[in-house]
Amino acid sequence: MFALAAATRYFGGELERLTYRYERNLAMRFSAIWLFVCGNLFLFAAAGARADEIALPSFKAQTIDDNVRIGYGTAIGDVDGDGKPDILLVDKKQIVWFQNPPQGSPETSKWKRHVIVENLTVRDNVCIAARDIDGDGKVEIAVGGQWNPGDTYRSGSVHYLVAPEDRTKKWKPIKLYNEPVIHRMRWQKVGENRFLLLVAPLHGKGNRGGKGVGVKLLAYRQPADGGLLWKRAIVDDTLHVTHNLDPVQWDPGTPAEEILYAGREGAMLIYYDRGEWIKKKLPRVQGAGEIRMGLLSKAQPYIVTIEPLHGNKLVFYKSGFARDRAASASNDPAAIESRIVLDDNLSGGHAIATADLFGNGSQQIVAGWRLPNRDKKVGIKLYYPTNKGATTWKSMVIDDNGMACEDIRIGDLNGDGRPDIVAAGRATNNLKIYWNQAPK
Ligand SMILES: [Ca+2]
Ligand SMILES: [Ca+2]
Ligand SMILES: [Ca+2]
Repeated sequence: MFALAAATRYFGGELERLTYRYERNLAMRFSAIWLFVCGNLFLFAAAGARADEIALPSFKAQTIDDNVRIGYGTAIGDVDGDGKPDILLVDKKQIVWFQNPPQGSPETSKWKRHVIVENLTVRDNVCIAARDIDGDGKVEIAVGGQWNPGDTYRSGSVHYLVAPEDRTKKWKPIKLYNEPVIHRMRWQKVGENRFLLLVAPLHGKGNRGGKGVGVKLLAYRQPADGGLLWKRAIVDDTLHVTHNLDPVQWDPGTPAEEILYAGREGAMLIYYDRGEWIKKKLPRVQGAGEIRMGLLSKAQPYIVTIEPLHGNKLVFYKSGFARDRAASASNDPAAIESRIVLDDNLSGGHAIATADLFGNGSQQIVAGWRLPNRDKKVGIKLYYPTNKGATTWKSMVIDDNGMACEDIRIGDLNGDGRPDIVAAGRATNNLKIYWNQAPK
């Protein structure tokens, strides 16, 4: 009744009179039916009001670098060990880090740019892994270069970077073995103080058009003496074009992180168990370029993808796995309960991150794309469920046509307890922080 009245006021006189007659006649002749309709309208209005009551935070953009050449990838981690997270960027010819300002507000002070390495290979750099793997509070860094997706024989490189005493100076690269077309890398925690470097090529060796041998996803283990002889293991070689992976604590019942791994042929969940890799195909997940884990609650995980590879769709998969119970035949970690397309108006969709940006105990989704969409815009949007079961969703714009997004990371960069968003743009040549202004 309230919703109807509000609508008639909005649309003006003629409709108002018609509605009045409709209301009076029906109310007199079919009072029982009318009461039923009113009840439903009331419920509808109440549900709508609840959804609208979600207090949306605003995000204040700060450009950290407006001279990025490609901005292939970014990472957040403490480089200098002062306790403040810094931003790392893999650009075309340089790998750099931006120092969280030692003094003053990080939202207004300059983030000083330091070159880690430059001209590492003849071709472009493409990926980075930065994480504190030895527990001293400072990140260890590996990078991939010699990027040439057209050469599936000789392209690609993998380097571990040795930190100088003064981490604002140049780092020393150590070249490790590589498969061709190295494309993504991340550190995976496999036990207490034990990490592996996961390295994923885009294509299998010598392949053309995605046909041929499988892509070798490798895990590298740094020798205990810090020497050059890194051992390697094949994690997977069954997919033929892969694009991203996410090492995550999918199953808290195991000390090691699991891996979400996506490619043109679908996606899988990979468990690590005492040097063995156990792979489970994720049913219903279609060919994807990006994949990330999120949490609706601590017990309820989800997966979010961009489909197809470099595609237009952001897709949410509600998991059927209960993280607060042990994995079993009836609590299958790879079970997918539902699939919802959250958006089909990305173009060149290339980045996803999840975090509790609202501070409501549930993780929302941030996604970015790098080519003009149907509205001729690039940008970043934030997606959030409007009900408890996450069956309905809404979105808000984070960056309206100012970020041709290659990569997104989320971390609390000013230590106020609210996660902030970092994005790197290719055609827009920029690196930005979006400061989370949610109420504390
Ligand atoms: Ca720092
Ligand atoms: Ca460290
Ligand atoms: Ca913050």
